[in-house]
Amino acid sequence: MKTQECISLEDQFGAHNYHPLDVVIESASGVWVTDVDGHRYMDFLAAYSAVNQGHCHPKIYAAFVEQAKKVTLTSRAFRNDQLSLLYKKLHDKTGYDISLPMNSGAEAVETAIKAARKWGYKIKGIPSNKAEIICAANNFHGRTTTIVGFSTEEQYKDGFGPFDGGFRVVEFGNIDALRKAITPNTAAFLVEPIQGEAGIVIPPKGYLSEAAKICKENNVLLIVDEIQSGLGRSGKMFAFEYDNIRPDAVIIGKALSGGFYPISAVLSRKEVLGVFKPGDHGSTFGGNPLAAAVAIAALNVLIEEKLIERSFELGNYLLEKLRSLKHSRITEIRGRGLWIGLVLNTDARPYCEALMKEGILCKETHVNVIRFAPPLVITKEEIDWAFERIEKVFRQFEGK
Ligand code: IF1
Repeated sequence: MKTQECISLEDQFGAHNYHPLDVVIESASGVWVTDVDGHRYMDFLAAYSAVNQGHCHPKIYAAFVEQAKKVTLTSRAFRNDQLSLLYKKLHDKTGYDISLPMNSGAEAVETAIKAARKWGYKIKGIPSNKAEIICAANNFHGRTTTIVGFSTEEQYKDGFGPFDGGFRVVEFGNIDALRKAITPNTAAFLVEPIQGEAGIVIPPKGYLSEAAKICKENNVLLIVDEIQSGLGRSGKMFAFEYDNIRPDAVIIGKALSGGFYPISAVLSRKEVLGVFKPGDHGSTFGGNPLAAAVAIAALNVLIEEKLIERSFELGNYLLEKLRSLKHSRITEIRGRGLWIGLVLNTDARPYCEALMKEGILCKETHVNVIRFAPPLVITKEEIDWAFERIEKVFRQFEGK
């Protein structure tokens, strides 16, 4: 089936909750994808960081197939022999005491919210139903009704209310705003260490370490959403490492499966996830043996292939190159690791479409930011290849 046929079937039979670029991908390997018409592109989005390990990584694929031959789902009514290994792996690689596996990122965020509230009531002693969670303006934590309820993006909430409250929004990067928002009923501060959807927004130096200090002083949990920023994307295992802090809980997803399967988890000190008792929370698929085997392989690939270090080094390399682009439409370039936002003073979509014609797939965010986030397996030569095309596209647009 060719591109136009696929698109018209989608238009006719699918819900229209997306506006994708008109490229219909049929296969992929590493940083490269091929569409149904045989065109090859370099993927500069990496499924929003879910394929940090590159598309269809052979080692993750092997783990996936091997496990699929044995057992894929037991439910948590029974135990399986892979989950224990994933728990141990997560502990060994992150240093967090315990973890709780879920499927999508949003589910893991919901899990963290539930844990924070229960912790607030059972451990901190917040009066029943009064717990508050502070979050940041321009956050993105997923699409469930609870989560969009504290989004500051009108479109994400419009038509989906009523929302249940219990959240306070403060300006991202403003430490005084956080300090002022804390009350005796505050259970947690939930924050992305670098805001992805907002356009790769890095908070001012010292913000997260100061936030961690304030949270500690007020017996408030610091929960970081590393679903997009984590697992190497920012050039560290976790973006919070840039600030030398140790959050009480960390939420991960996306690259935890290398793109094979929706797998997410919350990691925490024993006290936080420790509030859950049997029956308090769960998921049919969360922690299933197929997911656990895939997640273990995906973590091994990240570490054994030194993809985190690679993200750091090649991220700096790409950032340097992009900074050499002198163009009237570029107002700011910011990034950490292979995660770069190019801020324009005009719509970014036409640039993404032009880049697609040159063989590079990327996506605008917030109208005027081009986001570059290739799989971390990208080579220096491939970055050079991409940069030539990026430069060419900007040359085409000069003066427009
Ligand atoms: C879509 C955005 C990126 C996330 C953080 C939780 C989640 C996400 C920090 C939820 C998900 C995705 C969702 C996806 C597009 C993408 C996205 F533009 F929408 F915001 F990456 F920037 N926390 N982000 O970034 O995880 O439930 O989706 O597994 O189309 O909505 P999920």
